[in-house]
Amino acid sequence: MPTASLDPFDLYQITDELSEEERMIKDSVARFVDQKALPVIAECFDEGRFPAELIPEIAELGLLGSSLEGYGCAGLNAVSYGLICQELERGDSGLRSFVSVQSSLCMYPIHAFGSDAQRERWLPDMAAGKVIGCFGLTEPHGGSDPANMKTHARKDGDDWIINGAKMWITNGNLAHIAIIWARTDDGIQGFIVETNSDGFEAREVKAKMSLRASVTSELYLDNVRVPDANRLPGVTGLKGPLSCLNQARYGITWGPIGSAIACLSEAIDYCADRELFQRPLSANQTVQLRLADMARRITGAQLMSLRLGRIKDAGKLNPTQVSLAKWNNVRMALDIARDCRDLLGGSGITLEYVAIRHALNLESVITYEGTETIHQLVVGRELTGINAF
Ligand code: TGC
Ligand code: FAD
Repeated sequence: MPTASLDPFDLYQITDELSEEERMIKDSVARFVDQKALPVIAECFDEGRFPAELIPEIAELGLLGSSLEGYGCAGLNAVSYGLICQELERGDSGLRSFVSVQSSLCMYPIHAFGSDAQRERWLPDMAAGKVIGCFGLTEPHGGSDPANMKTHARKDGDDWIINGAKMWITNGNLAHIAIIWARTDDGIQGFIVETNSDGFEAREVKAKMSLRASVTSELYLDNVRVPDANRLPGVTGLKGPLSCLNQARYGITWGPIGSAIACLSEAIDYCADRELFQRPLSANQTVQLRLADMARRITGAQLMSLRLGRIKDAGKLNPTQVSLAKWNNVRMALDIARDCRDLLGGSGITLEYVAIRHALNLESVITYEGTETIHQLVVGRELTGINAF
């Protein structure tokens, strides 16, 4: 029987399942988060500011479009991308969001559905962090049902004229280009819209209580003229944006594991130091039970995401599998963050500790990229064969 103590955040030795390269990537992102992000992130959250000054180093580390081949991208496997998301979100969901949107929602569609000219034009600069993208799918009248899209594009000679509005768009006011999904006479199509085009306006959403260290915007398109050369030629229909969401949702299954680990780690330390009724808080059975339950749920989520990553790397990923893990892992992290907040008592409501920041961030994570209910209904449809949306 081995007697060496376990790593409380890796109870099933997931690290042993990682390749040398995967471990190195995880460690290098962890170092970046510890040294560069954590010292500034609570202040950024407080000020409602995305730490854009970190973009060059994020790019330098190869985290933008990391799983794409060519065009200055690192060509990493899916597990490595997941580990990147986990470590970034251990810092803050806003950091992971920035990388998810740039990589999975903007670079991926250009890589998968773009022309050679579009790939050459945009991907190297996006990998270098010189061009930032945003992804416009959700509209003000209801994001869960993107098939009911109102934004439309009308052909005008060699150009398209786009009209409509998009809501809750991450990176909107940072972006140089927006991937805009619009209805056309031939079905839904994607367009690369330069944000300095006449008629394009991004307005930042203020007074957010969640994802405060991230830019969220409304986009308005008023007769924006876009050349046909900026239309993504490789896809028509809702499967275009939904394929991008598969990539991003996969990363989101890993991210909240990082948030949960950050919260549990803090709670273990706090409960060890805090003395009440002449004993440390962690000497109470109910406190141990709560901490143990968090570790149980984190371990389950880790196994799920690792298995999902290996399935993805084998090219066998089914979107329902992603829905199951997005639902499970975000719920896991949100419950843990809220419970850790409570274990910290009054201290838990301040930004001096990480729990409230993660808990508030996860309120967005459980809503975006498909709400918890949407993912439950995807799994329900798989089990019953009945579409209940
Ligand atoms: P349905 O109308 O049946 O299907 C339409 C077409 O799409 C195909 N498809 C998929 N393709 C790839 N991946 C998937 N996951 C796909 N799901 C469906 C489908 O085969 C069909 O193709 P075709 O060729 O037959 O036309 O649509 P559905 O009933 O399957 O989907 C309904 C539902 C509710 C699941 C879907 O509309 C949905 O997922 N709604 C949620 C919308 C959502 O997640 N929006 C996210 C916006 S982006 C965002 O939140 C970014 S936050 C990023 C950050 O800051 O980190
Ligand atoms: P709704 O679709 O109106 O849903 C409201 C409620 O109804 C939810 O609880 C939902 O689960 C429930 N519901 C919906 N349909 C059903 C049903 N059939 N049965 C039972 N319950 C149902 N979008 C982008 O396109 N790009 C981005 O970059 C982006 N970034 C975001 C960043 C943040 C911080 C946030 C909060 C959102 C972002 N979104 C983005 C939008 C996000 O994807 C949507 O908020 C999400 O898809 C839900 O849409 P909605 O907000 O319109 O809610």
